[in-house]
Amino acid sequence: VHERNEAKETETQKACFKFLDLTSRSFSAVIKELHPELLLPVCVFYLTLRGLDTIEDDTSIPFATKEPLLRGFKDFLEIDGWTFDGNRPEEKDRELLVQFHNVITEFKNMKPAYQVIVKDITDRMGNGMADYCKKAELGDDSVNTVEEYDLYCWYVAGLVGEGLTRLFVEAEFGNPALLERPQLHKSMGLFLQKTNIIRDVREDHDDNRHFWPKEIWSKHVGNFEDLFKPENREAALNCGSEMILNALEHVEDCIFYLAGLREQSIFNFCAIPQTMAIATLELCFRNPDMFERNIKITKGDACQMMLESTQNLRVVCEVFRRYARRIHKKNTPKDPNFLKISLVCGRIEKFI
Ligand code: PS7
Ligand code: MN
Ligand code: MN
Ligand code: MN
Ligand code: MN
Ligand code: MN
Repeated sequence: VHERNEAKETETQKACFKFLDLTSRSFSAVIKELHPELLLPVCVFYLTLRGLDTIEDDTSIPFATKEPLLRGFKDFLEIDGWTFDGNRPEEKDRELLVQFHNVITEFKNMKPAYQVIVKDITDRMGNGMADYCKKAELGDDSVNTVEEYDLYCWYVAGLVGEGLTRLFVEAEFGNPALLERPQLHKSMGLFLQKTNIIRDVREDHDDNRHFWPKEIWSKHVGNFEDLFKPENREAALNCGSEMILNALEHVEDCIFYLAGLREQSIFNFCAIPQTMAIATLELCFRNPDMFERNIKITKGDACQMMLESTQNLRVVCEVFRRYARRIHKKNTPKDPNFLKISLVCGRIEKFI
């Protein structure tokens, strides 16, 4: 375990850690425990992408303003003192961008090799986000096929997996062979992002944003809104199951990825969000509440997961197996994907 030396922190470093706490519940704890070599780089990486996402998420910013902000965000990292106060007042992480100069200062203090990685991922993510905003702008459903769904998740999360892996390997905390198997870090990101999109379906819908691909929901309902009508509960649950089935396909890659990590704090940082994600999928699986309101795993379950995810790969596999078994038990022959769900759970249960 690594302790931060808060007495030695500069004002801009303190500000970055303050924004880390303000903008993230789940990531702030694990980032702050990272090995000192990667503590600030990962914190700056997180805050940079959080800033970018705060522009993407703000539906009050017109496309003509938003597009250049997203596409050019990587360049702001080089402009001393750059800040942005164009978010709507109720935007949750508005203040991070209002005081973004702190992130820029710490970005410039990083080793050049780390700067290159953060800047490259920010560039590609910002352009990917802008492409999807444009599709939505053109009136098109922005996510039609499963392929488009995977591509969106690649832009907003798979790329984070790539960037983190490059940082781990650069710092010699990860097996360089990880970089030769991009499928593995892609799955690490997509598993988290898909879980987030599944769980937040109600909140995102209330915000007029849809990420569930039409190719999946159209098998269950005629219009996306129908998922939220009480008379369609059974269809909505079957649709949710199919989305969860799609996410569970990434689990085996995630286990292989975790096996390539060589440093305990990096292992914890990567493993905790993954075990939280499978617990979240189990909570969502055939749970009608998901279409009514925001649901979250309990604090108790989250604490248990923290303990179990900070040991070793064996214990983490045990957690995955436990939740796969619970999903398996809730699976029902009424579900059109009964067999496929049974198969994917069985595979996870037998794994290791
Ligand atoms: C750089 C740690 C570990 C190899 C801000 C961590 C939003 C699911 O719906 O707030 O907005 O509320 O819950 C994180 C791979 C990305 C993917 C993505 C940067 C794992 C901007 C997390 C996180 C790769 C786009 C959750 C992707 O946010 O969502 C760092 C390895 C940010 C990871 C977004 C989502 C993260 C997310 P919402 P959340
Ligand atoms: Mn959020
Ligand atoms: Mn967001
Ligand atoms: Mn977003
Ligand atoms: Mn979300
Ligand atoms: Mn969230």
